[in-house]
Amino acid sequence: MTMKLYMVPAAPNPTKVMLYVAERAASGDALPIETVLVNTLKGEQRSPEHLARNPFGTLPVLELDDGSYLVESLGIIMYLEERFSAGALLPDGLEDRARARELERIVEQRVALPMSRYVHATNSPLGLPQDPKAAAEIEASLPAAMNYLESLLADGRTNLLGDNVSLADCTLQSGCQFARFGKASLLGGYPLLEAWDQRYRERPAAQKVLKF
Ligand SMILES: N[C@@H](CCC(=O)N[C@@H](CS)C(=O)NCC(=O)O)C(=O)O
Repeated sequence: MTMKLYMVPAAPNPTKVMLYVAERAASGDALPIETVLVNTLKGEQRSPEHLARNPFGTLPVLELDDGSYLVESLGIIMYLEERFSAGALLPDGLEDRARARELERIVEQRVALPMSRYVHATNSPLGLPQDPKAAAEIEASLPAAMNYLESLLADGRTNLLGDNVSLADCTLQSGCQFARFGKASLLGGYPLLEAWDQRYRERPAAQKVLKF
């Protein structure tokens, strides 16, 4: 059975899942998922049809084989990790898995989500009003996590967790793409993160998914 991933390109949370699926495909695990566009620029996420899938009116949504839905990006990824576990993206070993999940949460909560809020506060593709105060607060809060990620990369590793790609890379790139889409330069002053960004965008999985 083919599952359906309701998504919109460039939006961070759908992109995170699409990068994950594309990374799995690039490593030989073609997951049985087809994508279905829900155009947020046209407000389709608030249509009765989409609200019936997800009462919160957000994307991504994964429709499972039995017609039920998962409506949280990380919940979707963890479902796919556990259902198609051979070759999954999380490392083996309790502590290593815990660290991989922790790093993904740090990236999401302290970098990708603030980047997305920054774009909505400065140049929202959904047409939200500008909010210079929120933008300034986000700019002031970002360096703590950006410096932390920069310190991880200082040992010469290819990706955030090490040489293998991990969920944290998918999450960070989903935020970075949205920042590019919203013309926000938030990586300036972080040379190792800028280099990671360039490298990650050259990955075959990234090239299939990223639009900006
Ligand atoms: N916590 C949810 C957040 C989902 C979310 O906010 N998605 C955004 C796109 S990145 C969305 O659908 N925005 C449209 C809207 O809120 O109207 C997840 O991780 O899936």
